[in-house]
Amino acid sequence: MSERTLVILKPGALERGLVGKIIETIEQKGFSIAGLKILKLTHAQASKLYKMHTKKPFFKDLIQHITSGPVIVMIIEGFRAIEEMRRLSGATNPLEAEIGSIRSKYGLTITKNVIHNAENLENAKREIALFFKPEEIISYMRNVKMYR
Ligand code: 3AN
Repeated sequence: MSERTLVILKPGALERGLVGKIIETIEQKGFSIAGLKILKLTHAQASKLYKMHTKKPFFKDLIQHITSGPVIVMIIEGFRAIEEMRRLSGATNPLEAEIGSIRSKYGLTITKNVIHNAENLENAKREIALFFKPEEIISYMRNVKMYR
């Protein structure tokens, strides 16, 4: 089943020059980029994105980091994109992320873990709508061997 998820390359990924490598990993997995933009998130945008974490002790650090520099927001599309992008990214804490995953390779700390992925279908829809208008989303088929 083809799905769309929202992925954000966090400020640390841009600061450390990791954008190309992370996008390469996602492309090589067979996913399509259906939307992409560079943004500097405001506190209001970041608070909306992470609204489920408002009451968490790490909320302040989370907002501080995600607004500390530019981010790349992307819509990633493909078979089971939501679950698979989370697997490809690895556990939240880079120390616990599966070896070979994006966070295990590039994450520095639980806050500076280089990538955000929507958690489920409901959040993917909500987060995509925060950053993209329907006319900014382009679906296309890539001729790659992937489950369909
Ligand atoms: P994930 O990004 O793996 O879905 P969430 O949704 O639980 O993880 O957390 C959102 C973000 O909040 C994480 N990417 C991470 O940067 C931060 N975060 C989560 N748990 C912690 C924690 N215990 N301490 C500090 N930051 C955290």
